Amino acid sequence: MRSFKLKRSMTLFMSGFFFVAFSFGSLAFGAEKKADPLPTDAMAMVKQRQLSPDDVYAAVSTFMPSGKYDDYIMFASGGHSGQVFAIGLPSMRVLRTIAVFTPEPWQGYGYGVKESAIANPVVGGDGEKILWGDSHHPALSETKGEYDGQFLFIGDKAHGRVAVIDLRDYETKQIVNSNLVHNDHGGCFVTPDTEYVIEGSQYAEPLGGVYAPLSEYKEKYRAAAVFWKFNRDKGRIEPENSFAIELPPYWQDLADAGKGPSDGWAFFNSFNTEMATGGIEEGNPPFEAGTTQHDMDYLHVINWKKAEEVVRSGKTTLINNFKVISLQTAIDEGILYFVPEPKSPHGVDVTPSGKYMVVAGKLDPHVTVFGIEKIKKAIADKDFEGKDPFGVPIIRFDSAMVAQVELGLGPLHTQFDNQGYAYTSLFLDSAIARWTLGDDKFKTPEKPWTLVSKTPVQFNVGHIAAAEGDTVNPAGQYLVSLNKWSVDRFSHIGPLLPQNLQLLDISKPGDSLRVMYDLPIGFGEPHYAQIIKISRLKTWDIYPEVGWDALKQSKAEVTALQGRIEKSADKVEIFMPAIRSHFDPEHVEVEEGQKVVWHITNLERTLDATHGFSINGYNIVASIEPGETVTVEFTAKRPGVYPFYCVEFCSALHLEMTGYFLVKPKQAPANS
Ligand code: CUK
Ligand code: CUA
Repeated sequence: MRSFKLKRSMTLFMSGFFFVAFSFGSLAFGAEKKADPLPTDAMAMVKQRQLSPDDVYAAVSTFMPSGKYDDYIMFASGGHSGQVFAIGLPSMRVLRTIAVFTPEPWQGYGYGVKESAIANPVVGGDGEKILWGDSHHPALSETKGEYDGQFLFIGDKAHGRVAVIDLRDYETKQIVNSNLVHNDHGGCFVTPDTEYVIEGSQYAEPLGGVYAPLSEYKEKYRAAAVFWKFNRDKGRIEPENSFAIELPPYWQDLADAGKGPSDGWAFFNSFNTEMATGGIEEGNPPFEAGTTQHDMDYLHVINWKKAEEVVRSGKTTLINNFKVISLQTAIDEGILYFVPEPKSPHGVDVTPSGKYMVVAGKLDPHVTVFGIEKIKKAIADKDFEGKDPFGVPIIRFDSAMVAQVELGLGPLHTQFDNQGYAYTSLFLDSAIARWTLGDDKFKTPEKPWTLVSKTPVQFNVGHIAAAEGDTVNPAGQYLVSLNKWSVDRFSHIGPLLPQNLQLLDISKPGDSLRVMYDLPIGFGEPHYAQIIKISRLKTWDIYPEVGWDALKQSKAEVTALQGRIEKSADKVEIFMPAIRSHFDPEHVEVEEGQKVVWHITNLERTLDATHGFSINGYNIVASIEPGETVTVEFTAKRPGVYPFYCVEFCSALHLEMTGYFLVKPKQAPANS
């Protein structure tokens, strides 16, 4: 049903022709040439719009004719919009938002239904719902180190939470909170078979949401590496089988899970090993100065397989009901080691072979590459340069380091392709560095561990994402640069400018990377993204059977095939099917103060035949996809007459898909 092959070969065919045309005629598009493949009007357009050969190449490589599908889907985090965006590649068309941490009315997420996922209070809070998140790092589930297309995880930096999205219907099923910390950053990263979803905290705080003054920072403040156990069959994280490791009060940054020879290990960057506590107003150095004093911070090297054994043997303590391996136990049991890493690093990325960890130091022009075999040997030989103030053994830098490659200013994050190249974003240079991995799996034309090229991007790139670039078998071909600033790239639409996601063609070896497409994102700040071949996804077109509960991922207990209303002393329960173009029943009358439980089932079995449901004045809006049953529960506390209607324009008689919800006042008003 999807003609990827056809589309791909068409694209190659066309771009091949353009190359021929341009190389012969240089810029003389109008010149007569037998092989000229461009229709006259297209040539005229190229001229009129003053498109360069590169522009034309980019256009024909990314243009997606109507009805043709993309080869890849990119899942980009939405930053403090709290969502995830699904974007097709190479067309760079935004296909949908996935509501995760923030209510989203189009999907009926958080306005009466499908909200059990977000109803997740913050640690130490009073149970108040949190209505947004800061989604940073999406992680696709993996089988043997390759994306399997089943699940997507995403961390909430602002509240230390992790969400599980099922990729059969692109809906958020679960949000978990370890109740240890208020923020995270080293998440989500999955182990090669998705045994665990890794989440590392960022800013140190007393674990468990309790109070301690900043003067007790060293004694009471801590960090945590959380290992969430994932149950693939259930499609849920199991908090009861998950655990955390207590860490010193440094600020842990990004993390990655080992694979191949480094499987069983996890790596967390850190900064602020100075343990600065800020306080500009008290005459202390500001954080930006206090946290950048040391020449070296520590790469945290964690043996999670060993930690798993320690958890099994019961050597954990409970904090807010969550299993925690204490810092001392982690040291005693050989779970935690440090490796010095240069100056306030940001990203740590494990290479596809799993042999190397690439650390990018934001204040160091190099990337530093560590080797897992060297680290393992250093641990076995007790080749330590000492201990940190908390007693964590520090492996000698030279014993762990394999290479340092000077790339430029502000290196942040690294990705990999299928040719033996690594790519590192340079925030300050606004460029993507391509460099060679000295991995014997590949043979690059250039020397190992050398800078090959720098390609400018517009501007201030944070993360980059290569196609399947986090797996054991990266796909190559495309890389997306997630730029923080767009400055002059788009028409100005107010002082708040969009992010700029740029698509780069990385398929050719050597120094040529091409910027192919600029995608403005005017509804969030993507941090990281992962790109998966669309052929790996097994997305549902409609729900498997009528009466499907999307959140429970099974047939709903209550399926409204026939409209009816059941009234009891304490509640009114409505069973309501929806099908083009009516709801049944159309009149629902209750008494003020009664509890209302309303089940709506979309009986359609047709692709895209979504109905909506809204009760105006009761803050309720639902999206009910074909086959789905949703349930809304509320108290009819406001008397009056409330039309309800279908919010999706579903048919010619969509405006007639409506009804009246009548709430009778407790005491009828006296007649005058
Ligand atoms: S962070 Cu945003 S650019 Cu949260 Cu991965 Cu580096
Ligand atoms: Cu159903 Cu509009």
